[in-house]
Amino acid sequence: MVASVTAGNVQVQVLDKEGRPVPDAVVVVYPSTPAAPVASNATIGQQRMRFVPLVTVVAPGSRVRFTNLDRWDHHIRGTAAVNNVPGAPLGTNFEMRLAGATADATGGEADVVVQEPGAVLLGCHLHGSMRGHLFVTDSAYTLKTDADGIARFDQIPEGAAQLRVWHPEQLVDLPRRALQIGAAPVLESVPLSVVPRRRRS
Ligand SMILES: [Cu+2]
Repeated sequence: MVASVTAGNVQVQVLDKEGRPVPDAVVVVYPSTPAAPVASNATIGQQRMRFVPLVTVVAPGSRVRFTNLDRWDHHIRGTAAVNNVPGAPLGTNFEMRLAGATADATGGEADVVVQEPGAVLLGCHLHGSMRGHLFVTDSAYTLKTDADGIARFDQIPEGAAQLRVWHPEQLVDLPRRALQIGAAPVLESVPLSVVPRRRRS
């Protein structure tokens, strides 16, 4: 399976072990001149017993708002995943109980400021099936794959670069790949060593 060239100077398609596209993988490119990501705000809803979106990518220093859109309480927790950025401290742990929405009032909200790069696993003390992921990146060039498993980057500086692919079910970190960014588009296909479960929609 080959990604079509429609835009961008680097396109990465993430595939599962059986060759099918994998959405919601995180693709990180580290150019030879590193570029720190810019902190921003993000919102993660709790809706119909799911975290929406499933995977959220932010920079260190970002404020992440959790908003309960269900009519029942959630008790959210965030724990640093085992599959963390090498060298990053385990941590960024938090928990919060968010009241359910009522006919008269919106549900509970709470903010967390994430500081350390790495993957944070989101769960709920009340609903064991709820899983989400917060990926705190250390590169400005970080994207989630789309429904076709593709991440398209437009402006990666020329020169040597490293490619990292992260997926919550890829428990053994994939080795980073060396890329050479030049005038011609770079197309990379990265297979996971697992077949992720499909999320109900
Ligand atoms: Cu819950």
